[in-house]
Amino acid sequence: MAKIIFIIFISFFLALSVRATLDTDKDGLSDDLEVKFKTDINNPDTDGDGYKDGSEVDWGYNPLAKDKIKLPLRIAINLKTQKLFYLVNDIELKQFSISSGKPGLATPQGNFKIVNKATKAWSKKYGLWMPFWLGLNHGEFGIHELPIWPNGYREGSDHLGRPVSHGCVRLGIGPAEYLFERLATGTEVLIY
Ligand SMILES: [Ca+2]
Ligand SMILES: [Ca+2]
Ligand SMILES: [Ca+2]
Repeated sequence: MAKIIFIIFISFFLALSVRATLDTDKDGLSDDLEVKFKTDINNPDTDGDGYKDGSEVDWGYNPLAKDKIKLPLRIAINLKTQKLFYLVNDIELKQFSISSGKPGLATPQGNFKIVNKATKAWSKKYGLWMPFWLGLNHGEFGIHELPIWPNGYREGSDHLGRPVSHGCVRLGIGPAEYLFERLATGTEVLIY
């Protein structure tokens, strides 16, 4: 009996996880997310504007409007779990592993805005390059890709998931560029 209950239990969770990754119309947006964005799970281009639902949402455009209407984009960063969330219309679209400030140099918590951007910023204080820089709080700290020292040494991605930075929020190779391309100055960033 216990075994049967266990199997039912496991099947239930498997069904849930399959649904989360299932993309019936193959438009790059999972069925689960289509329900949240109110798009059609059987139509790859719900508003018929030539752009797939998945691509519109990914770039922050309203998939239900033919006009190029932007949806609100926000970033939330959980220091405890070392995760960054990319929110489109307050729906979690992506999450990435980060490395925030180490004890003594902890990343500040609160509501911030992206105040400046640079494809490659130089930290005078620490003598390192910070690719895909998104400056917060007057540019005093920011979000950026794993830093590179002048001799070419790159911080290891094994540090992601652990707070080892000087106060910035470090992202892996890929996620930093992904966010840099999508987020404009003025974007809200909540750190908690
Ligand atoms: Ca889909
Ligand atoms: Ca669709
Ligand atoms: Ca569309």
